[in-house]
Amino acid sequence: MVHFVIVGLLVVASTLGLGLFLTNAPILPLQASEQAITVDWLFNIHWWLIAFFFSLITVFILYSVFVFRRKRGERGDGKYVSHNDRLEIIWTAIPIGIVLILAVIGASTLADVERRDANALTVDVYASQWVWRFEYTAEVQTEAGETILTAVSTDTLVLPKDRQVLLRMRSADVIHSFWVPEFRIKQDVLPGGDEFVRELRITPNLEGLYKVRCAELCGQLHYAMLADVQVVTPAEFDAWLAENAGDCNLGDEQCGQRWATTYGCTACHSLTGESGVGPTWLGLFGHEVSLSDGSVVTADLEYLHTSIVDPNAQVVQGFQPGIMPQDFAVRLTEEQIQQIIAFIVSLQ
Ligand code: HEC
Ligand SMILES: [Cu+2]
Repeated sequence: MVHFVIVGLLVVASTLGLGLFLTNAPILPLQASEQAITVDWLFNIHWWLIAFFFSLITVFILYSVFVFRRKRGERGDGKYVSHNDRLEIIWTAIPIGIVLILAVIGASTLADVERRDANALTVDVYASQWVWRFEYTAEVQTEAGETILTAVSTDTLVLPKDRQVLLRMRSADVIHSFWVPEFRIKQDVLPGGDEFVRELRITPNLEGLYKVRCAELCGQLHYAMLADVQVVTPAEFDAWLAENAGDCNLGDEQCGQRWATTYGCTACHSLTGESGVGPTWLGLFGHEVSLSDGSVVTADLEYLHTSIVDPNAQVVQGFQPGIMPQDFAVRLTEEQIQQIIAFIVSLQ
């Protein structure tokens, strides 16, 4: 009996020492998101279980080895025990119980990590060999005081503190994986288009600079597939968004396509040949256009430019003047207009 008390005390002491050491050792990186708190909590439960079972087994073995060793003058053969049903049932039932409890805890932790916040900020993430690109669509105030919808494209992921961000991720080539160790959670990014968009929700709760690391071996420069992550205050985030709205570095055609979507052009102009509220853009450039005053002009670069900044100057036959917004000359920069034109030119 006294042996059990001693072993019990040793196991408790060892569990406490080991558990406190493991859960406090600086093993994990900084904890910078709400999901990280949840994940680390689960991690610590496992550390404690590991500490307990490690202690239980090693204390039993070491105690037996030292205390029950063959002493000088003793005979070498002990009592033969073939098996013990009760013990076997106990050491089967207890681990089953533990595994079931862990499954429940794990499922509820996963639900917690994936919890949706209706107010989440959406960021589109584009991965390709070997760069990350982040796109925000946001409402910003112009100098004129009106609110416009605009897009920001950047290679730095800027996030407001304490607000959930929904990352909608896609890959242009092979499988990549979005991972910021300080946020703990990780998600593979798949090629294959809209069907394969993968989502990840993160609520950063600590301002600072972190790095996205690709966590899927994706080719020669996989190791260099990094991007900066900057967690800032909500006010700083709004200022950053307003400052960068209108920036695009994807090449003229692609930027033009983006402006055509974010400024609503494609709501009236189809890219596929059918007329909508306005004429289609497919095959427009370089072809002849009949105007409502009976004249025929060739849709060259100058014509496209005039059509955007002063739509009523030359109205296309079969369409009404005044339907197309008249204020693109002030809402768009000259660079954006040129990019949209480049996009229209590409639609042949
Ligand atoms: C509310 C609908 C509407 C929106 C939004 C709109 N347009 Fe138009 N657009 C028209 C209509 C209607 C016409 C034909 C009448 C005219 O020429 O003014 C037209 C004509 C044009 C033409 C000449 C087309 C041709 O076949 O000769 C161009 C180029 C054009 N729009 C570009 C744009 C761009 C660029 C944007 C976005 C920045 C835009 N439009 C947004 C309705 C729209
Ligand atoms: Cu990668």
